[in-house]
Formats: sequence, structure tokens, C-alpha cells
Amino acid sequence: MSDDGQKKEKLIRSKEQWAREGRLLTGKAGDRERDRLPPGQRLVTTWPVLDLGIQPHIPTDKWTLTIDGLVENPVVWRWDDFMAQPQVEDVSDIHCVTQWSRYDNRWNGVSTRHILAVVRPLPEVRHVILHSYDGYTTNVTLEHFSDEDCLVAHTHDGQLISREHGGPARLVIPKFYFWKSAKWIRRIEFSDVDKPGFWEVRGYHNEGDPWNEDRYSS
Ligand SMILES: Nc1nc2c(c(=O)[nH]1)N[C@H]1C(S)=C(S)[C@@H](COP(=O)(O)O)O[C@H]1N2
Ligand SMILES: [Mo]
Repeated sequence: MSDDGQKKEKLIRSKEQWAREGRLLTGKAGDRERDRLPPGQRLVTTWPVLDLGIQPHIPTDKWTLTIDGLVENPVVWRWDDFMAQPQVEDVSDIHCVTQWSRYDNRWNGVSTRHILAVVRPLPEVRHVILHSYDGYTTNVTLEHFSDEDCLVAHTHDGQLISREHGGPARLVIPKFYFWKSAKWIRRIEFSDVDKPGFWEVRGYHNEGDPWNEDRYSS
């Protein structure tokens, strides 16, 4: 195995171990109305980079976003198609399961509500599976995906999202731990069945609500 491959395996093993041991759990209940900072989190002003060590480079002229599965109108957007969709701005907080939180991130992009209006999921859809260019996947419920603060973002705090942070485009699902916010998004799949993603099959919680401290599955 390559050095990078070994580093990645080591990182994955240690996260799985954390999940088994329930590391970082405070056992305190949060209250999203009362506390801006969820239990066990600490505020940072930097923006850490977390991924599997592969940061795919997708030039915008090669980039496509496929939105399909159980929908009436599947689409494949090239970059220009994506940028021609109605644009939104949303300011939200990031909460990473590794305990850092970052306030007031200003995101620009295409809202998930607009995506729903374009593709029209069939009535049996309950889950949304996010597929990325690095092979990463993650799953969210249709309900969580449809929240008004969710978007496929190309810009963060006024600058195009850098490659390390998931550019040219990434999901932002602010109310859940940041592992749900897929970087380098390639495909959005609407499904009637749940398909736990990369971290969800390795011991992370299926929903990941920071105010419930949904870090791990057990
Ligand atoms: N495609 C992809 N998306 C991903 C990841 C990844 O490895 N690949 N890591 C997740 C995790 S665990 C976190 S905490 C955030 C980190 O985003 P950042 O590097 O922009 O802070 O991306 C999430 N999205
Ligand atoms: Mo993470």
C-alpha cells in the first residue's frame, strides 16, 4: 500500500476506535434554542480541513452534478447550468464531530429546496444519498436535506470554495455534524431506502444531530 493509503487507513482505524469507545461524549443534553454551541464543542476561528487525504481536482469544465434516483425529472448539470440556477446566500455555523465549531459561515450557491423543485422526488422518497468525487458518500433524510438552510455551495465568505474545502462545490447541511456536508459533490441520489455512508458504516451516528451529541451509533 502507498504511504498515503496507509495514512488514510490509520486515520479511518482511529476514528472507528473513537466511535467504539464513545470518545468525546460529554453526556450533557444540549438545547438548540438556548445554546449556540452544542455540548462538547469548542469554538475555533480557523477552518480546519478534514477528509480522507484525497482532494480530487475537478476543473469546472470537467465538473458535472447528477441529480437522480426516484425523481420525475433527473438532471445532469454542467458548471454553467449549475451557476445559472437561482442563487441563495445563507449564514450558518459549522459543528464538526471532532469537536470544533466555526460560527457565521456565509455560503452562496443553489438551495436544496430549488433542487427539489427542479427534480421533483417521487412520493416514496425518504432519503438522500450524497456521492462525492473522492468516493465518499453520506446519507441524510429527505426532511433534513430539505431544510431552508441547506445548499450546494460554491462560495464561502465571499471566495470560491478552495479545493481542500470541497470546491468547486459541496453540500452544506448546517444543523448536523459536518461529516454530512459532502465536499466535491458529484451526485445527489433520491431513494426510498436508507444507504448509510462512509462514516455511518464505520460507527458514526446515522443522523448526527450535534445538540443530541449524536456522534456515534451506540
Ligand atoms: N467528499 C468528502 N466530503 C467530506 C469528507 C470527505 O472525506 N470527503 N469529510 C467530511 C468531514 S468528516 C468533515 S468534518 C467535513 C470537513 O470539511 P472541511 O474540510 O471543509 O472543514 O467534510 C465532510 N465532507
Ligand atoms: Mo468530521
